[in-house]
Amino acid sequence: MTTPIRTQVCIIGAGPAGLLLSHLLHLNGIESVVIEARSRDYCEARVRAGVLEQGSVDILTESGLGERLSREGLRHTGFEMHFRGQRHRIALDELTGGKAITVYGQQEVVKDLIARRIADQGQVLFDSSDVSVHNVETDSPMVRYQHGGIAYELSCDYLVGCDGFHGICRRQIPSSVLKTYDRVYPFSWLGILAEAAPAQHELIYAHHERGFALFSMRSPKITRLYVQCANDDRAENWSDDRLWNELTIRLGTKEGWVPNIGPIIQKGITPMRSFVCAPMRHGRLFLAGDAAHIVPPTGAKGMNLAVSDVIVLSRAMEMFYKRGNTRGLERYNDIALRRVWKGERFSWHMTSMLHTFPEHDPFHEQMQLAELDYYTGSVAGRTALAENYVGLPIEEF
Ligand code: RFL
Ligand code: PHB
Repeated sequence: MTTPIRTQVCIIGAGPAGLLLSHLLHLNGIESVVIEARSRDYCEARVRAGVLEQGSVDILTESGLGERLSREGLRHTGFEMHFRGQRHRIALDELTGGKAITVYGQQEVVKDLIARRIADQGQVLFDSSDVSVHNVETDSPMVRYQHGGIAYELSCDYLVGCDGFHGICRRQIPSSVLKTYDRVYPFSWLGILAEAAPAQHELIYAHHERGFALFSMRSPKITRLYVQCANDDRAENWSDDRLWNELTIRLGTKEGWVPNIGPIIQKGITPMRSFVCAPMRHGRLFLAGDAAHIVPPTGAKGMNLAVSDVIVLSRAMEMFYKRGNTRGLERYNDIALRRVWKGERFSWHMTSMLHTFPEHDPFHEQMQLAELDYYTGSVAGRTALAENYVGLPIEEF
């Protein structure tokens, strides 16, 4: 037996995209249900992105989620690029009229969103199973799922796929309509969390002949570090000694700066991929976040693109539910995709400029160094990096 229920907007996936959308809709008096396959603990423990653009911080703050973020988030007014053993600073605030980024782990954003949705009596159905999506090409889309041993049939006005790259929603778009753009890079990142005070306040993106390395942090006591590794590499191949040695060589400067060393509390490999699907809307189904696009993490754009998709979609839904105006919903695909492609371009560019590629010859290597020289050595170059890094504006309808 199935229990039929109804809501205005059904959201699949309780990652940053689905949770933030549900929260913003609630603030506009629009009801939603979030269906999530995993447990609350699992969603809150996933260690992923760490950098929030200025616009992401602004929307979280304006929507009442800024309390812990303003206390614990680390505001950065610049970042560094290291190459040839020298440091080059990109002064984000000076180059963008006062904007900055904030280091605050994705799982902290997710914890804050879940706590707030629950405090607002929002429906976030963790541990749902057998989730399937139906009738998206009609006026009455519907989701079937099991929750707490009961089978439900949830009908809604609109369905939003916030179910990540491996979700089920993108597959609802017929192959005759769906176009995908894909690039898999010939390297991955091995990321670690270390119990060591960050040896400096700002992030470092390092280009080195032995491969890329990134210095970041999570708190005044925890350093987050990444090294470029092979796609078929495994975390077990990297002893702590090997990791610290490689990080010290790749990140270190001629004047003697090196990261602080400490016990490693987490290790994991992240593959690198660029992926976009179009359209991001089909009938009454909308896609947002990783369900529609993936970026390599070099530009720190993954979570931020999920946030900007959701800002556009929540504004479109507000226009529809408050004024009966469907223009925003009709423009969602164009507006979201244009910004997504700019985020894809920046992430691809940072990835191409900073990593070593197996197929590269000495000519390519000199091109990379010349690019790094140009982007760090001229105000125009630094401004281009800075305005993309803090986040490009979101277009109005
Ligand atoms: P999420 O966070 O993947 O959330 C999707 C949610 O949907 C659920 N789900 C389903 N629920 C019900 N039924 C189904 N059939 C379902 N299928 C899936 C999942 O359980 C999950 O809870 O997508 P969202 O919200 O779009 O957020 C996007 C961000 O998570 C993502 O862009 C970033 O984390 C990407 N990313 C990184 N970005 C950075 O900027 N810097 C990083 O260092 C960084 N590291 C990472 C990352 C992504 C990773 N993934 C996806 C493997 C490291 C990893 C490992
Ligand atoms: C992180 O802190 O995890 C991080 C920072 C910047 C990136 C990617 C990841 O570009």
